[in-house]
Amino acid sequence: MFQKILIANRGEIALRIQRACRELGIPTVAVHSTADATAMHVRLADESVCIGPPPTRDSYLNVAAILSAASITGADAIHPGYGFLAENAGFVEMCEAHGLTFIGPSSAHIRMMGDKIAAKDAMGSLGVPLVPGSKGALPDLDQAAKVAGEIGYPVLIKAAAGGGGRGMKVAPTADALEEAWRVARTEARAAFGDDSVYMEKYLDRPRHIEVQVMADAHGKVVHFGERDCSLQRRHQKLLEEAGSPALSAKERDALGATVTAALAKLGYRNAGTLEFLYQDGKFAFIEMNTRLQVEHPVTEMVCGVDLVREQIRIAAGAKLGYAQSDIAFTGHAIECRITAEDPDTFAPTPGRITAFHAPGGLGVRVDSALYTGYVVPPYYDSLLAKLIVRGADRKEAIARMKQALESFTVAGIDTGIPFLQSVIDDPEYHGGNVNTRWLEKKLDGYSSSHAG
Ligand code: MV4
Repeated sequence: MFQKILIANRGEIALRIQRACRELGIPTVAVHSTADATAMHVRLADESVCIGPPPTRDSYLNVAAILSAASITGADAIHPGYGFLAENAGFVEMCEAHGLTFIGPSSAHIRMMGDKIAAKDAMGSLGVPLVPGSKGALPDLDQAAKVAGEIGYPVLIKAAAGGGGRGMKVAPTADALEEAWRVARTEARAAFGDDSVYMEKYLDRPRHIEVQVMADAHGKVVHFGERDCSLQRRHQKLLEEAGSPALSAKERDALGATVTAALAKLGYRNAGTLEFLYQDGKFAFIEMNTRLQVEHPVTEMVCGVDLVREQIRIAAGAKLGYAQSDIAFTGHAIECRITAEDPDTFAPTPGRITAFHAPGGLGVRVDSALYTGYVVPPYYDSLLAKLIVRGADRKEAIARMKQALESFTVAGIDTGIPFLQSVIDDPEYHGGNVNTRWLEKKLDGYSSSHAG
């Protein structure tokens, strides 16, 4: 097992990883920017190292400073959390060159999944269902028109280096193709320095369903079921559930079996998430995330596993301690992301927290680095807390989330809680029949009702 783990992150996820380390008896090193000197992840770590000024490129993305911090503290492994360096294949190689274990997949798998075309190609050839579309990158507009003619409009042009919704353009009809092609390529080049694009049939009302997997270094792969992340605004998730209200146990088992077989053949290692679009009873793989995700707690709540503990054990060479048949799904879990954002405009609201009280009780979990007197800095993402609840079924989980949101107290700054409450109270949400376009539609109504 590791002697000491450096956690290359901040906020709630740094605390989450510290807890798992502590339970395993492993000391932790926190790294922080000057803006985070009094942050909770620094206060609770066994040791801490300041790695630079507030801008992320000078601190949390500063590879030389992070590797130096590991070296001077004697850490032998690095957990990247999510965001920052979590999916940076070059960083993984630098860790290995310095004798440090990166707690995550191999650099080769991170690089493969970072190229969305390579990811689809690999998964498609391993029997995972895909959205109809181009085979590989599109060389020119003529080829784009040919593929669009075959699969039928509307089509979507996506950047190979994109993901998470960046660099996508819809062409509803053939007339719009040339414009979409040009804009997508220009945006992809500007954003990623790579103008390779591919095409998919555009699905107009998909659900976003993702499958959590874990693979050890001995060829064993298990899945922990799915999360439904259909409620997003501008590609930011607001609320996630496990399991999906749209899926039967039979569909879950079948999808899980397909996915784990594919990853075993690929030789994948550590945690991963496969993203699918689900429409008209069919799944289509779109992307794979090679990291622990923000919303991993809903999976932990229904499976009763500690995913971070498993990541650490596997990175140290341990075998998965159970078979697929040992993993049971019990009850239903929901996560709300509580952000330092105006509930109407979603503008960031950094500032001093004058009072903080987290809800508690049976089936309630709060992952947060907040404390009374904490000043939310303006430099980083706006996530203040994740409120996660579990109930015997979805109805009970919704009732529990409703009361937990009511008693969640954050004073001094505005938060997104009022908007989350309006979602939890929405009869359409209760029905569970929502898709990735539902939230933005609701938001139009919500903002205008407040504008009077
Ligand atoms: C799509 C799609 C419709 N058809 N692909 C957006 C994020 C990226 N991971 C993939 N995305 C989409 N890909 C096809 N062929 C619609 C989206 C999409 C979306 C997907 C998941 C969750 C929210 C979304 C919001 C808008 C668009």
